[in-house]
Amino acid sequence: MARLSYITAGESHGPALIALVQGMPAGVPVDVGFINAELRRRQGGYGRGGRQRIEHDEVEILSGVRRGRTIGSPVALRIANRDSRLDDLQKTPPVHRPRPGHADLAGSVKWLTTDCRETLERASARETAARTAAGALSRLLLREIGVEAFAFVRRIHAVETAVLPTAENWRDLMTLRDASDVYCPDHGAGARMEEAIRGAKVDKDTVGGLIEAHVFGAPMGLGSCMHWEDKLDARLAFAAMSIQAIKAVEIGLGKDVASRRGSEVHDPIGFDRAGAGGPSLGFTRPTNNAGGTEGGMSNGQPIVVRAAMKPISTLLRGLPSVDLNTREAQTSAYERSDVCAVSAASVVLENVVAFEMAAAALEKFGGDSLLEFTRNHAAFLDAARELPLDPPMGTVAGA
Ligand code: EPS
Repeated sequence: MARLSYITAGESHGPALIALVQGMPAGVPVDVGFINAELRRRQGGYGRGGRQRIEHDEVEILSGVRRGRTIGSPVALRIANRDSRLDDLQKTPPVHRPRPGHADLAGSVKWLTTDCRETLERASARETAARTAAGALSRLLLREIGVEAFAFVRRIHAVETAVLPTAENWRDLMTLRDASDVYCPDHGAGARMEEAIRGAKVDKDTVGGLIEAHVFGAPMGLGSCMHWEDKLDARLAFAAMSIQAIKAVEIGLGKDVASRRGSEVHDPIGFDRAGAGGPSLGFTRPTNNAGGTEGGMSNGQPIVVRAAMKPISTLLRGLPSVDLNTREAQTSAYERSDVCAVSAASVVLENVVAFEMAAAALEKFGGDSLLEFTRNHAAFLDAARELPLDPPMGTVAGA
């Protein structure tokens, strides 16, 4: 069976964005309302530009689903662009003054053109609508084994929240996040984040920030230490880093591990029979500095992925650049854009992280159908729980 994967297609001002997802097992109930809610969330967030007032992103499912359930064939997802004008030379004129920080310069040279438009149309973060749709679809599978993803804005420019999501409080935090214009579950910090965005707008500048995704309910053993490409943390980092404008990704404590001693980093292991029914199988970790992965595998603790987003590279006041036709100094071009898209990026992160978790779960539990997948998941947990509780611990069940 094909590994769960997707490709996207579509330009920012082309007719539509497409995600083609392969490897979904048959029988997964497809909640289109959930996918559309994620798409609408991605369109929001304080600091977004005028485009989001034009678009009303909604998914159209073209294949792979019958009577509300997947049938095992590739699922084609289409999101129409209302602002479709790619072939209109007046409405999408050539761009000759590359924006520092955007794909404009490297892409124009790469594809041997002085018109940055051809690169920027595809490099645009509009493509993340397709990625969000694919991720939201994968969450409908994860839901079936009790795995849920939650992301929020940790920081915008200099304003950071200290909020700490846990398996117990994340649903309450989600309610707070959804009531916040910047998708931050901390009201006070959220208000100051909005101020930072307003200040940047006044200065015709832009701001970035930190986004953080947590995945709850993932069983132990997703991913593998056997082969570098199968390492779960590496795959999560790849997915996060590939989101437009992301410049750094951390798992758990992230870069802070470098300045601490081992005794201050590694999460002690304990055991409490009361938790044996859950994803941790009863193993307790008073801290989660590892961010839910050890040895490239999920360890039963919440998965924590943090990403740093640079400020949007389209500044109303422009930046020093050159005209690609004349090579003379010029101010970079202005295209309608956002002052801050960190909130939107948190929705993208939530969904791309979930997609990697779904792919890893399918590799572990396999199955062409949802029934096999959920049964294999339950059977694995049963087998893990049956490992002898008395020494010798670590003996394979039944051996
Ligand atoms: C985006 C749509 C784009 C931009 C933004 C993200 O729409 P338009 O270019 O028509 O205004 O607002 O893209 C960028 C920030 C970028 O650098 O390309 C969206 O739907 O997310």
